Amino acid sequence: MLAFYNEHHAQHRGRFEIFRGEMVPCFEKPERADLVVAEFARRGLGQVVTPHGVPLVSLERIHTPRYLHFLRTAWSEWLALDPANATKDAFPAVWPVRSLRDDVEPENFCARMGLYSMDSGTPLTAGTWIAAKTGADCAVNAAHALRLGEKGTFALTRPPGHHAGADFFGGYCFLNNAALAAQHLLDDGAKRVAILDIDYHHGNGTQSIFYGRDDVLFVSIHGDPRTEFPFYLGYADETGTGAGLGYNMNLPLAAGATPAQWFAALETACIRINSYAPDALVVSLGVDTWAGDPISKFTLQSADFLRIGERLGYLGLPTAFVFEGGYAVDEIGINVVNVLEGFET
Ligand code: SP5
Ligand code: ZN
Repeated sequence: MLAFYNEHHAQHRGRFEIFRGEMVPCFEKPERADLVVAEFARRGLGQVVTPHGVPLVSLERIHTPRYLHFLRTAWSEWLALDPANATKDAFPAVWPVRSLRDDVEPENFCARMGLYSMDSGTPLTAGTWIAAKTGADCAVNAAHALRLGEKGTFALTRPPGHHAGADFFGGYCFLNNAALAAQHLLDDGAKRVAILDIDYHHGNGTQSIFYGRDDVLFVSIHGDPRTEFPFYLGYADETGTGAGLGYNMNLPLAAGATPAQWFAALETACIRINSYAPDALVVSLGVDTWAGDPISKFTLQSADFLRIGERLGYLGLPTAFVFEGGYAVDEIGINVVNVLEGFET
């Protein structure tokens, strides 16, 4: 398996995130990717390759030009507010909720931070743009390699992507790597692409990007949004709209769900993906479903990740794995690489 990795990910290094009125150390940290790349190499699963940079027009297939412009310039605008901001991360503090206008882009930087974000848990730092951009490069390269005949590829990216929408960041995500990979496959000749999202959290960004389309099937297994982040999307009755009706499948499971319940949902997901008969599969691979994850509440064991990979391999589809969440840093390499190894066997 080919893994695409770019060391610039480490330039995105949030100091803190805001959680229940406190500044707590970021769960989404550079060590996550470092440990996965080390374990991938240790097990000799394949080559680790630096991706080619993709042009901004590739990103504009998924994200709006003004959102991309905002992300590229955000750090310099943050510094322009006050040079002392260089030692602080930027957070949104005001949002255009119902009755406030979200159809005009404010000039004020703080107002734009709110317009283009969904939560206060996602610090924007000096290296965020370069890390997110080179992460998106990994995802598009991983998709492209499938078109060149690879059977399975891995985009070893961070920050993650599946909470990011066409024009907003949040949930530790800035650019939607899985959506960019799927769109690249379509632009390069695929007729239908399925995205399977197995991160603990619902991939609200990915769902919203493809909600009205039938050329991308989105299937997600995640913690029930009645109690779990991102709360405002991910219910089972969200099945798509217009041409996309029937091409969105949410399989929420209660916090505390057992491995047996989780694998039953995986079976449902695989049956739907099979019936869609896609040309390729993109997997949003979060391992925050592991029993020891510090912010999530499923109970998968490390050996279960091998079984996940085996089941996905049995679909027989060219598959690009895109790294998403997983915060139990000590086990993260083992769990991620178990999925990839299971897929290869
Ligand atoms: C990609 C991804 O997995 N994003 C997840 C974003 C979750 N953000 C909300 C985090 C809530 C933190 N809860 C801390 C509990 C500490 N005991
Ligand atoms: Zn997650």
